[in-house]
Amino acid sequence: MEIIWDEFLYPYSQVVNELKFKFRACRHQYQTADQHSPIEFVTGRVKAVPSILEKAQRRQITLAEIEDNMEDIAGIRIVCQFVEDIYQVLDLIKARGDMKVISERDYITNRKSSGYRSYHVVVEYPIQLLSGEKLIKVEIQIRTLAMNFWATIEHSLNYKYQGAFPLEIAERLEKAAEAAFSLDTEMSNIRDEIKNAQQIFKQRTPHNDKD
Ligand code: 0O2
Repeated sequence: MEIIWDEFLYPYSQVVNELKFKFRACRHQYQTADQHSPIEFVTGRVKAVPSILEKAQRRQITLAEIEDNMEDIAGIRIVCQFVEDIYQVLDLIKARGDMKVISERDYITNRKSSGYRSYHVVVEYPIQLLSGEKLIKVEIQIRTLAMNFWATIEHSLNYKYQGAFPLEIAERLEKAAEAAFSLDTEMSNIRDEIKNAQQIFKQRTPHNDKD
């Protein structure tokens, strides 16, 4: 089977664009209501073709099975200030009528052995095509700024070492993951104070709406 990748991936990029827009709109609504936004920023991507092929091979999925079996071709990342915000975003997603949660993975309570923390939800989201409605699976990763910092650094190191980190680097990364989590815990402890300070700060400075 041959896949015409541009055609195959088009619905996924449509979903990524729609969902980025919708979650950014949520942030905007919190801001205009002068409330703390559990969403700090939103990014999205369509998985690169080499990455899709590598994963299909690793999981022994044929090209014909990719659509049904690969859940992260469309990916949205929601980054939050506080760990508590992650669960608020999760509630927000579950309450929405335009998407349905089909699975959840809590890598915050159960961090990966690498040190990775994040909350993953897979949702089904309908898009309208000329051929009719199509349900697309999207992986939404919800994490704090600190978790995102760690994952971004680790991900780029992964390119260099292809996952086979020298022991010393793996240990340092694990320690760094714990330090990031301690930072999250400390920030949670003074959350009310921070939120209060941010309200005052916001009233004195013009809005700087992030994409
Ligand atoms: P990309 O395209 O580079 O973003 P698998 O992909 O088989 O390993 P699975 O079960 O499909 O895993 O999904 P999982 O583990 O729930 O999520 C995979 C995605 O989570 C990864 O995408 C990363 O974005 C993130 N992730 C998971 N584990 C780690 C980790 O140890 N470190 C970092 N930095 N990120 C992680 P990809 O595969 O990188 O795809």
